[in-house]
Amino acid sequence: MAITQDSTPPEDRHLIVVANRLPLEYVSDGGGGTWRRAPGGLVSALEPALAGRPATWIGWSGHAGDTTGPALPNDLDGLRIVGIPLNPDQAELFYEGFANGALWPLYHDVVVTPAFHRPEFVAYRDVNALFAAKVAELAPVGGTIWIHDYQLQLVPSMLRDLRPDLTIGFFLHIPFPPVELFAQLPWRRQLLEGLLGADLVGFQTKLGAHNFLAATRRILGLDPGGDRVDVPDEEGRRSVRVGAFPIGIDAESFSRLADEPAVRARAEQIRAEMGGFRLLFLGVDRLDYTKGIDVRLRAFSEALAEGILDASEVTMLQVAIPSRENVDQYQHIRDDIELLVGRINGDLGRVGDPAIHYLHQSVSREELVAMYVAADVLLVTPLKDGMNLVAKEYVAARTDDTGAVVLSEFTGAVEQLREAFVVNPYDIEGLKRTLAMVAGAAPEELARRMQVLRANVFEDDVDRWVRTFLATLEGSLP
Ligand code: ADQ
Repeated sequence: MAITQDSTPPEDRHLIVVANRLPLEYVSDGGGGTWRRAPGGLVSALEPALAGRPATWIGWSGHAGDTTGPALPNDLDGLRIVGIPLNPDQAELFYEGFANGALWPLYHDVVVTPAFHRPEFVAYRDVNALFAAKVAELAPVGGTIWIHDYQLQLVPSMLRDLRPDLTIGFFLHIPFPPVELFAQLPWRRQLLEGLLGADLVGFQTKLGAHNFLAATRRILGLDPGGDRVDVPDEEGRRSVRVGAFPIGIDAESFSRLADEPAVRARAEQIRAEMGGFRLLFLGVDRLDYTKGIDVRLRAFSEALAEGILDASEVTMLQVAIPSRENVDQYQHIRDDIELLVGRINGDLGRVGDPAIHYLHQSVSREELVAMYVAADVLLVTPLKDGMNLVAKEYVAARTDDTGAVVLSEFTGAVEQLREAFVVNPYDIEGLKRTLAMVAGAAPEELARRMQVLRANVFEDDVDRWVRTFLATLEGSLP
């Protein structure tokens, strides 16, 4: 692709999105293999907002090594697709190792112990360099680049070194930890300097932005002020903007889907198949130790055993999508959860009537929304979560203002969802009291809360997130 000067207005300018994963995934079916649209995640968040402007998406397919069958498509509904191939060693060391064994637990307040291994950091640096080189090769002069998430924190500075003409934004989808925890990282300077290669560094919450600025002061000796930090460079110094940009969802599309007759009918069917209880509690998560799935199962089962909740009135559905199954800690969490579900059902279930219905599978968007419509109470109890989109999706699906959300105070989402029933997930007794309070709440009280929640989810939607981030990034252009 030729590099040309781009003089079009920002909103029509070509945008390059850089993320660890592509919006396509390779499915090996034993025969030829196929590529299909990847469900969920960043893809569904960004897609509607990107539809209106020319864009390229650079990322990894999630499949290490060679694929058989058709080559990676280079277009997805008008979005240009560029793959970064990784070999199995890179996938293991960079992705499973450094990104998910070191950074993920460290950034989620060390809820499990991070493992720091030097060869994994080397692989992380090398893979980040591959991404930076590909962007540098493809970006038009003066182009806008939006880099996503913890897997690519070195890319902003590597890219700036290669292409100082670019406008570079970075957004972190997960929390940025307090400096006392971040300081444990042997490569803390490299990561901070990596991020400071961007013109704008965005976080889910003000706390994330604050923690990052505090780290630049303590670890790099910089002097941040307000929403900026000045960084020395060859020309003197450069100002990096830092801020909170809470991600939203495509609320309209969840709401529309929830009102479709087929989805309504499926919701009725789910309730009936689960025994027609008065109250259905629901949990939906990636199977991850940060999500506090065990916490809610314990609170729910204790509340049943102690008669705080009436076993003849309530039941629970927990859906957990398989996740990062090659990482040790994720095999342990799966075993722990499944042991717990088995124990609870062994103690409290009856034939044909388990206390907890548990699915370890990915479900379609329609089925997920039918579950949201069917459930009276959504339980979102992460020990730490950058945002949590499930909570927002549930709210968008409650088109008749019924339902309730029990929400951990350690999610980013709590900032927009203050009218939820907010809990400390470490406090099981408090959680049990909240479950009882929700079960006994008057419908008018629930409707009042849900109306406020819905207004917030519709206002702070994904379109606004994309527009605000890009306007802040591109607004600083000459
Ligand atoms: P995640 O940790 O993956 O995202 P979350 O924000 O809840 O967490 O997003 C999960 C997505 O997967 C949701 O869109 C949900 O609908 C979907 N999903 C969940 N269970 C599913 C199932 N069984 N089948 C199909 N789909 C399912 C990271 C951060 C979050 C941050 C997001 C976006 O950890 O804190 O909110 O990125 O920035």
